[in-house]
Amino acid sequence: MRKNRTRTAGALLSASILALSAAAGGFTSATAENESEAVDSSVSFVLTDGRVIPGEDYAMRVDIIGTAFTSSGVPQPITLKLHVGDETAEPFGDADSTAGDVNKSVLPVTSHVFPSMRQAEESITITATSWSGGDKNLTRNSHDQSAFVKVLRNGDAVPNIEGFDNQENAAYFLRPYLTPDGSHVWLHDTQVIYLFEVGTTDATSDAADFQDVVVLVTLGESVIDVEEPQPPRNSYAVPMRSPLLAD
Ligand SMILES: [Ca+2]
Repeated sequence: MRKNRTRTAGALLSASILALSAAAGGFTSATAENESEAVDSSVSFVLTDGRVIPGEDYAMRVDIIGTAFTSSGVPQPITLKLHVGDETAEPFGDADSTAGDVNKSVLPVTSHVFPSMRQAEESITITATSWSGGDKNLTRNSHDQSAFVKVLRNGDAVPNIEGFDNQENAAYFLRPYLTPDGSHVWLHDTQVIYLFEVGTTDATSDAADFQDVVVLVTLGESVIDVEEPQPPRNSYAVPMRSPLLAD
C-alpha cells in the first residue's frame, strides 16, 4: 500500500475553498484534523460506467444516507445488493424479499464494513431493487443500468433534479457532501455516492428523481481506517434531520 503524498488538482481546489472558509471565520481546528486524517488513507480508483475499480488493495465501508421512494405518499420497499469482485453481499437484509427493505424510518443496519481486505481490481457495483405488492418492480445495477444510477465523486457537479411526489430533491441528500457554495460534490477522495432511480423506466421523466436510495461508499487502506464513518468535509453542512426517510 502506498500513501498518497501528491495532492491532485481537485485537492488543491478543495484547499483553496477551505482557505476561503477560514477567511469567513467558521473554520475549526476539528475540521483541520479531519482534513489531515482524510488524506492519510488513500486508495486510488477508476470510476467507469458506474463501476469503481480500485487500483490497490482496499477496505470498504458502505453507508445508506437516505431514501425517498413513495407511491401516493406511501413508502414502498427497496432492497440493496453489493457486488465486490465475484462476491455479492446483502448486509442490509435479504435483497430477494421485502425483508431487506431499507426504505423505512428505522433500520437495524445502516452501514456495513467488509471485515477483510479486498484485492486491487476487485470492482464494486451496487444493485437496488424496488418492490410493489410484494413483487420485484425494477432492479438497477450501477454498471449494467447506469442510465438509472448516478455515481458521484469528489469535484462532480451537483445533479439538479426535482424530487417526485413532493419528495426532497437529489441535492438535499447530498448536502453534507457538497462544497460550501453547494455547487460541487465535496467528498474525500476515497468516496463515491450512488443515487438510484428505481421507480420509472424512463430516465428523463419527472418521476426519475435519482434519490430513491442514496448510498455512500468509502474505501480505505485498512479495515480500521473505515470502521468509523469519515466526517463530511463540509463542516458547515446542516445535519439532515434523519439519515433516512428524509422525504
Ligand atoms: Ca424518489
